[in-house]
Amino acid sequence: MQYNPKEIEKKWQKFWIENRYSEPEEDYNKDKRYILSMFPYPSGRIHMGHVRNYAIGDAIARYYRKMDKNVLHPIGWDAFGMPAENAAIKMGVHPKKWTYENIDYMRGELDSLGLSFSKNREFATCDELYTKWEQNFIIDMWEKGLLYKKAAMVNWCPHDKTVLANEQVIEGKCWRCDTEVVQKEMDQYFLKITDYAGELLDDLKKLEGKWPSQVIAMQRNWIGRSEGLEFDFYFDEQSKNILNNHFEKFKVFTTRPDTIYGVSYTALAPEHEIVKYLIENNLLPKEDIQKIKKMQNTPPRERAQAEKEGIFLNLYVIHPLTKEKVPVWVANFVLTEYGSGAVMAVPAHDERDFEFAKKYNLPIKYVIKPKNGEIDKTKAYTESGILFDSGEFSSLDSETAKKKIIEYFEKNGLGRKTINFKLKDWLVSRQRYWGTPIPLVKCPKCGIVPEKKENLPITLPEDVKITGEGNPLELHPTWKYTKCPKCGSDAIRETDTLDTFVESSWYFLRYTTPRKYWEDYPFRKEDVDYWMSVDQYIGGIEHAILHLLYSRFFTKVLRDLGYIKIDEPFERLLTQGMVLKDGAKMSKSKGNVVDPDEIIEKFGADTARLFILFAAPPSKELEWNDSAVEGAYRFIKRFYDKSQNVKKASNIAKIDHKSLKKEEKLARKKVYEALKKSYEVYERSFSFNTLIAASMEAMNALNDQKNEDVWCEGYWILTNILEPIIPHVCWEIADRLFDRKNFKKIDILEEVFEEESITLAVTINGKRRCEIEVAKDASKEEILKVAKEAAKKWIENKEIIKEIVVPNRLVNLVVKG
Ligand code: ANZ
Ligand code: ZN
Repeated sequence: MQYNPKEIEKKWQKFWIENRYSEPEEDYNKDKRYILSMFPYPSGRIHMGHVRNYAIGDAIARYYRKMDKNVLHPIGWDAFGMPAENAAIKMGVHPKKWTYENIDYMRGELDSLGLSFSKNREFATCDELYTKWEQNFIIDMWEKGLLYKKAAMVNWCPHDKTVLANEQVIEGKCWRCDTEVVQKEMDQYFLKITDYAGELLDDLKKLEGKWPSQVIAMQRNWIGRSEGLEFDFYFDEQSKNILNNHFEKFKVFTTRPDTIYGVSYTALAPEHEIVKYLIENNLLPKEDIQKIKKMQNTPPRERAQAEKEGIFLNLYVIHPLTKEKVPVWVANFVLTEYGSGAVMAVPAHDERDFEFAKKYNLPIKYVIKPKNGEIDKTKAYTESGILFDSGEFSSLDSETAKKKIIEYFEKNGLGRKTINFKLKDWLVSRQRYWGTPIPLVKCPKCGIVPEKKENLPITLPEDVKITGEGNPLELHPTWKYTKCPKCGSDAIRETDTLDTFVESSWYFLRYTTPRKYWEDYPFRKEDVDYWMSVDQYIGGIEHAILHLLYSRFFTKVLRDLGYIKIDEPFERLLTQGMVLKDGAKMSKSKGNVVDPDEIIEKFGADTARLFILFAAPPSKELEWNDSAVEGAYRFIKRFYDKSQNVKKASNIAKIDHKSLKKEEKLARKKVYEALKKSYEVYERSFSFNTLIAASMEAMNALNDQKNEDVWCEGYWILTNILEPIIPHVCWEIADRLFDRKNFKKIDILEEVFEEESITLAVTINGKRRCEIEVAKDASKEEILKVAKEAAKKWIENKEIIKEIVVPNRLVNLVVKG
């Protein structure tokens, strides 16, 4: 029989579907494993990154099925988003048609890889039944105040005519089309993720050791907790007059209260209300207003990196401790959305403040010095140290001083200890067509009113013109006109749709419930309670921050809304590395893309899977290598060919290990080593590459001996070990030579690892002379007898005056004469 992957693979793929191999059982008494690879965006075709992601997940899922767990291993489609709309703009195809056609094509590609996904739980996030429940949650969140509307400066992409989330602005440009982003004030919807900032941060502790530490660190930075002091600066009388007594103070936030005696100026964000007031009332020279407007138009992130710019506002405040007059500036590096949008500046101890002070010739006053050594006055000293020139706090160390100064402020009613987070609320509204409509109605009498839940889903109109300009829902002739769900007046539907990250924040919950309930439930309690959390989540590092953070947030919100009980959605996380070719990420523009379909066509799915799991550990980058693909094919072929020599043996013979020849024992040992490794690899380390290497070694050792029982046992175990990686060929071998239903846990036989003899060095007067082999349980007398015999020529005619046996290591004989 020739190895014919095409034939074998079709046959088993059909078998798996017909026998519901990949479907989870509804028996909730069974131990479960929920294995999830991040669902794909239906862009048109699968790429090698998908192959890697799904080959890893599939191997883990198949392994646990073999271990007799109830396995949920689903797939779906992250199907809303801009590319579908862009395709509509470019080629005139409807986003819905484009999306579902892509899904059909890509489903076929995934099928051809033999991935054991549950067919019965597949869905696309643009399915109306999914929209129905997402809108249900959005209404819950609106009613709880977790979704709210506010006017906000937003990132506006003039090309896509849409608002972008901060994360979608890369170096001041649109993440999709690279157009320069501008700032614009608009009404937007936000989800109050900041309400959960503390819990999102604290719960990272629960994930330690189970998520990559790098991902945990990235989440921690993104949430960005800072502890410090918040206090007010009061204007002096003259400044109050200039401000027409409209303001008497402003608030600042500092993480370094210990540096407060070094304050030499204060700075406001360009969007600060005091700055706005000065501009609106023409209290600043024209050129200054121009400069400030320019600052406002630069996106916050870019501003933080740009050269420091500022303008003196001709105002002064009083230092709360020294009572000195301190000038007030507006500065581009002060962000409006962080803290209070104003800072106390300490150029001596902060780099940004230092740079700014140098540029504008502002005083630099050092108040902290290192414990040992001198201050270098050519730069800011940003470390902690000992205070000086700081009134009653002088000579305290920074940590103590921080505490004492905060205490002083609190006692005197001047300020308070505060915790600030970098994390901002999640802007979820998009002025786009291909997304989930926000289920709210704008009524002239009642304001914003949620749609009645029984009217959900609010679906998209299909007859739309998508030109790339404006929001097609807004421009549709009839869609937005409705009645107020509360008072029945003529009202207007919200025409914004949701950020697609909302769909991917709860899709893993939807899979837990069988399709027959999807109409009536987003997911059922008993299903989520049994299946959640996801035991192993697998996906790209590019999702380290947003998708994972939003999913964690949604999980906590749905818990608080009473839908689920868990706190964290993903128990363990594996972030897979990128697939490269010629050292670069595969991309159309570089022309270095390898199409998975071609590899499958030429070598079969098993080869593609084996190569991708063998070429590198999953979390590392993987370099494409044509000859290694051929190597993978040759290994499978050889495995298949050699296995044909196994005599039909549904019952593996009992082997008397002790009676075996040396090479037979070695072959068994290699096989069981691979088996032992497989448990560790599939359950913990996921270093499939080392498991495959161990299996190859075992196969070679098997082929180097002739005992049929050993051969048979060895091939059976290897077939079992490799099934999660190269399933088609393994099922074929198992079906032909063994009893297929026997894919199951195989116990490790410890006896094959037992060394029966040990090797000891023999030294004479401390000098190493030879080695002996003795039985493992040999007595001291026996060992000495063998040693003296072996060392005969060095001890002949000499008197032995001392005999030392160091167990498991050596025999030393001391002789005289
Ligand atoms: C005075 C000071 C002295 C500061 C010093 C630092 C060092 P993190 O740690 O990231 O929370 N800050 C506060 N609000 C700001 C805003 N809206 N835009 C820009 N900067 C702002 O940063 C907290 C520090 O960042 C605060 O502590 C403040 O500067 C600045 F030697 O106050 B600091
Ligand atoms: Zn109304």
